[in-house]
Amino acid sequence: MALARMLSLSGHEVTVWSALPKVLEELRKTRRQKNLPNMEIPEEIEFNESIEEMCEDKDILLFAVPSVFVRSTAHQASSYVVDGQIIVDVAKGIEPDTLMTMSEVISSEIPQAKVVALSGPTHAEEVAKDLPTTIVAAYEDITVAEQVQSIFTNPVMRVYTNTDVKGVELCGALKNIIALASGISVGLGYGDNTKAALITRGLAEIERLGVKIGCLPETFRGLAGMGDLIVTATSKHSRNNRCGYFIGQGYDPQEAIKTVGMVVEGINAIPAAMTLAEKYDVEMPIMTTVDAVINHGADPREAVKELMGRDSKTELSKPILDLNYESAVMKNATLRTKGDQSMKRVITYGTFDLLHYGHINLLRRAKALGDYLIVAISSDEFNWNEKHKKCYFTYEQRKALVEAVRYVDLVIPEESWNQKRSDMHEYHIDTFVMGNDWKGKFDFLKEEGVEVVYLPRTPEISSSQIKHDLYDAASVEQSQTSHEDINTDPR
Ligand code: C2G
Repeated sequence: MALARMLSLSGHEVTVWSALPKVLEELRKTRRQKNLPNMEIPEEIEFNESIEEMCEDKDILLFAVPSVFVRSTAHQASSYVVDGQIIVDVAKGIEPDTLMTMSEVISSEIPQAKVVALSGPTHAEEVAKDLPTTIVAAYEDITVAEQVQSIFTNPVMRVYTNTDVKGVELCGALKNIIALASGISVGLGYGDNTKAALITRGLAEIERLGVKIGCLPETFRGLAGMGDLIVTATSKHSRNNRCGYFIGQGYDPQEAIKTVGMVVEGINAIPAAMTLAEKYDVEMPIMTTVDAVINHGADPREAVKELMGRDSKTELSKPILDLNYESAVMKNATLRTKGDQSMKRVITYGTFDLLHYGHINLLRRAKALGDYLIVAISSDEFNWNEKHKKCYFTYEQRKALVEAVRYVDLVIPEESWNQKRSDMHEYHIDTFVMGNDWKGKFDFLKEEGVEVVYLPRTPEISSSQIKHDLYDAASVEQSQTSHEDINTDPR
């Protein structure tokens, strides 16, 4: 209702549906939501019992139901949702038996929709008061996330985009468990030091699991991760925090939930968190302790003592040797460069479709010419409009592949033939490198003060060669199987 009010006040037409007709009746009559008594529901907001009508002609469908009702709600709506409909999910949680995040649950019921996760430090009580708030819209196609970004952006809401839906949703679900732990520590009479410890090490647990699942590390340092964890683990508005507090005070978990009187998503998320920790073999001591207290009757005070008594650990995620080696290389790089520059920067440009060893040979030799290699990858539009190349992989996919190459330090988009001159200055480039099929074509870049190097191409291999060979192989295979059919078919 807080988001409905915000969207309505920023000029959108908003209709609210609920599975409980009497709730709609009360909202219509009182124009108040019982958990947000001081928030007035704008007159322009309509209410509708028909989920079919709700799904007709909408720019977005916003799912804001408790995580345990997301599947049934999505199932009810599925047959009315049009192809390509953007659905925005703000429910946070993981389905215990399927381990699906909420957007995955909705997508499994409504495969024709594009489900965007919207998550971040956004307490409804503060959104209702128009207090400045930020949030992340996540979808693998950044342009769809940008559409949601524009709909939710207004003077009191700043929306950031992310493509790492899994990471954003994992944060949203698991941070509630850390908030329970934080509440328990306050209930036990512990102070801010303990709270800070639980937030910091709790986020480390979530990031460890997320990276194992393939999420982006920066997601956990972002608004859906760090941001939401801070606000949930420290705020009086947080139901998970309040529920934890009562448990720390000695309440039985079920009593504590009743006392809070609202959905405590952290408790719903514990079983899935434990299953994920086991499945991905990730140590999650804080969440395991919360599980012991909530679901296995462990005494909170004893549990904290156990946490504090664990064997000593390092904060570093990489083995010390790797880190020492990397810092030595960086230091060495500083020593090796000319003038005041911190390191020698090399750049190269290309499509890099169907990444093959010819590309890798080029990237390896380019990196050897300096300390930091930037690769400008041709965008889909640039490839199509300027290079008349139809790529097999999209820009995002080609970017992910090239970023995985250990010689590459940064990937940027190449959107026009003319960006090279300015790139040389923007990225403080020392050396520009291309395969020698481009020999002479970029000598003008010397005027920008950079070294221009053309490296011999790797003969015999190219993306077009790969496509050609595959096509030939497929057609040979095709003719063989049809030939075999004639021989083996009894008729
Ligand atoms: N390359 C190579 N050996 C191959 C194939 C490619 O050395 N067998 C090099 C190319 O010379 C180029 C880089 O790998 O330097 C990327 O190749 P493409 O993806 O084909 O790049 P191209 O289409 O040439 O685009 O503004 C410059 C353009 O974006 C370059």
